[in-house]
Amino acid sequence: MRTNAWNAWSTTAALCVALAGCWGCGEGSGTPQVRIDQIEVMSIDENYVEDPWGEEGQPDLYADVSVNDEPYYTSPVALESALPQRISFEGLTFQGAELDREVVIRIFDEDQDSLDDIVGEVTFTPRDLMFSEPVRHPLYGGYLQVDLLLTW
Ligand SMILES: [Ca+2]
Ligand SMILES: [Ca+2]
Repeated sequence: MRTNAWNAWSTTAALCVALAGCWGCGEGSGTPQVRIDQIEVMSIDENYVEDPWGEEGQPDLYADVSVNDEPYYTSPVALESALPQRISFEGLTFQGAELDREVVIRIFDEDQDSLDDIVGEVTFTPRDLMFSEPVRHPLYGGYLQVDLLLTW
C-alpha cells in the first residue's frame, strides 16, 4: 500500500512539474514586444530640400529612431528612393519599459556633399499598437506618411 501511495504522490508531483513547465514555456514565447520589420515611406513634402542647389535625382531616404530623445536605431539607406519606398528595420523590437516611451522616427535624405536633409518625423508609443496588433500601421507628420510593417 505504501508503494501505491508513493506512486500516486510521485505521479501528482510529476504532473505539477509538467504543468509548471508548460506555464514557463508559454511565458517565454509570449514576451510582450512590438517588432518592426520594415517601414514604408508613402508620401513626403517635396519641398524638404535644404540645399540651395536642390536635390539631384531621387532622395536617398533613411530613418533615424530615438526613444525618449536617446538614439536607438539607424536604418540602412534606400538610395534613389521612389515612393512608396520600403526601408528595412531589421526586425527592430521594443520591450519592457520601452513599450511606454515615445518613439520618434526621423526621415532623412542622405547627401554626400552636404549635411543630410531632414524630410520629416512621425511619433508613436509601442504599447498603443499591442491591442489591435496591426500588420500595417500608418503614421502621419505633416506631409509625411510612414507606415510601420509589423510582425506579431
Ligand atoms: Ca541625397
Ligand atoms: Ca543636404
